[in-house]
Amino acid sequence: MHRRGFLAAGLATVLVSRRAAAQMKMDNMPGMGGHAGHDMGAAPQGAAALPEGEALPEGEALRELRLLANEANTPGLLKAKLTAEPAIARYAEGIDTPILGYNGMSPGPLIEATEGDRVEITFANRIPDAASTIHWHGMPVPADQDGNPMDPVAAGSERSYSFDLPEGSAGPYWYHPHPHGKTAEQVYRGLAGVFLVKPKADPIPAEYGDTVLVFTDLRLAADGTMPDSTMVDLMNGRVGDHVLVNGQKNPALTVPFGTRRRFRLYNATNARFLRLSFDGAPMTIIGTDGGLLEAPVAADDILLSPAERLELVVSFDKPGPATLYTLDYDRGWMGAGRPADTGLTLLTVNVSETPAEPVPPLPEKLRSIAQLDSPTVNRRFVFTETMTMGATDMEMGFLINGAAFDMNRVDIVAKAGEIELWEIVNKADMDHPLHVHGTQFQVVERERDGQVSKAPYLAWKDTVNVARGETVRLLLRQERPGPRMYHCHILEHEQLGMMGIVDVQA
Ligand SMILES: [Cu+2]
Repeated sequence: MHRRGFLAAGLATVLVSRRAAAQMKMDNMPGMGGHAGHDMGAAPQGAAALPEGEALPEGEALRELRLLANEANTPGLLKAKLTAEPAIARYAEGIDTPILGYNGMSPGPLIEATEGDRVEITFANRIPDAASTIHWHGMPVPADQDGNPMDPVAAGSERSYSFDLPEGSAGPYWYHPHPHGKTAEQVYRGLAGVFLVKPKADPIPAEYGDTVLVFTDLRLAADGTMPDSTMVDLMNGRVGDHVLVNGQKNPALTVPFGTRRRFRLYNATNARFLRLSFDGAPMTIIGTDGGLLEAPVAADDILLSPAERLELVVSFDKPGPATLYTLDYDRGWMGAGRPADTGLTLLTVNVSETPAEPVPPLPEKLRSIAQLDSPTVNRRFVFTETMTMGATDMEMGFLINGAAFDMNRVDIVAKAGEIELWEIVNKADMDHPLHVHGTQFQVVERERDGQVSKAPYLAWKDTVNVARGETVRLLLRQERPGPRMYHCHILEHEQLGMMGIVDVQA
């Protein structure tokens, strides 16, 4: 069948290949609700929902993430334990949802360290029958501490992750599992947490506070369990029915008018693109994945693709509600069931009549970023999606330079310390956010239909959305030797092959 014909036909009519079917056989998780069957059909988004009359509560006070306790008494050392384990969450009154949590929580505990610190975290995998890892997303850690798929931690076992946080590495990082073939499921079932590295001296006024907002995506069946993924989920990436902020639906925050608040926004969803704006409160971007910008940049709206982060300062200058809501963004969708994701209210800030104490202005200069320049290596990566209909089945592939991920194949050999220009060409029908492990990079420009646009500001990033039909050019330097992953951060696409390995040599 021709590709377009396949798309027009919709998913309900296609047969599933043995390979795709194998990918869908996510293990039943003992104690996790015991889903017996696997829905191979095209269940539309929202088909699985809470019973009538049941809804997730909205408007509760925004919860702060619980801090991971530091067991060390030595300054400059963070020593702690993280356990991935089955837990029960209560998203709606009277309904228990089996989840996976870090230390029983989803999102996991907030990890806070300061640049220059040493980190030693013991990880215990108590997920029944599944390997896991902890990947320290965006953080400058050695390859053998990065929680790559090559270093699985078997069910029931432990390992220690240890690394030093270099000076200048302050930024809004996060942590999540990265086991081969299991990342998508472990993340949508609840495993993700925030790792903030703070600078020794912060140019952002302390009066602005520091509020972390982690977005996750929840789908609940009528019995309160999280349904397994369908074909639609695997192809598009799993999008849930509820976007949660710190585990809550549309929570509320009350502030005096005149408040300036620092927010750190995290897209920890598997596959949801969040184009956001604050209704009634101007936003200023102050930082990206790898920390602060050189100078603040005003923004009307922002796009946060899966795994991206942004730091904002928001000014609440008039009394009344100010809402953080989603705008339309078409990231490309295959088949039926594109979720209605425009106009969702994610957070409500109630600005009171009481004026705030005057606060210092945002500095004009936040820090210096050394611009990467003069690459000695040029590389090109082409993203494609393949759908091949055979006589009896269909093969799906999410490919980089025509190849699906192979753990035993090194795709690129690089040299530590060398600056490389990466050109990422998206010839597919969906956007694919590229994440590179081990370093931060600088986006140079984007090209579409021969039109080139320069990056709006110099910034450190570890994840960049490559829109369909677009080419993104970025500069990157790996400084630590060892194998590193690069992949699409729609986690289902990573699982279905859109990942490669760069071996960085000393
Ligand atoms: Cu993708």
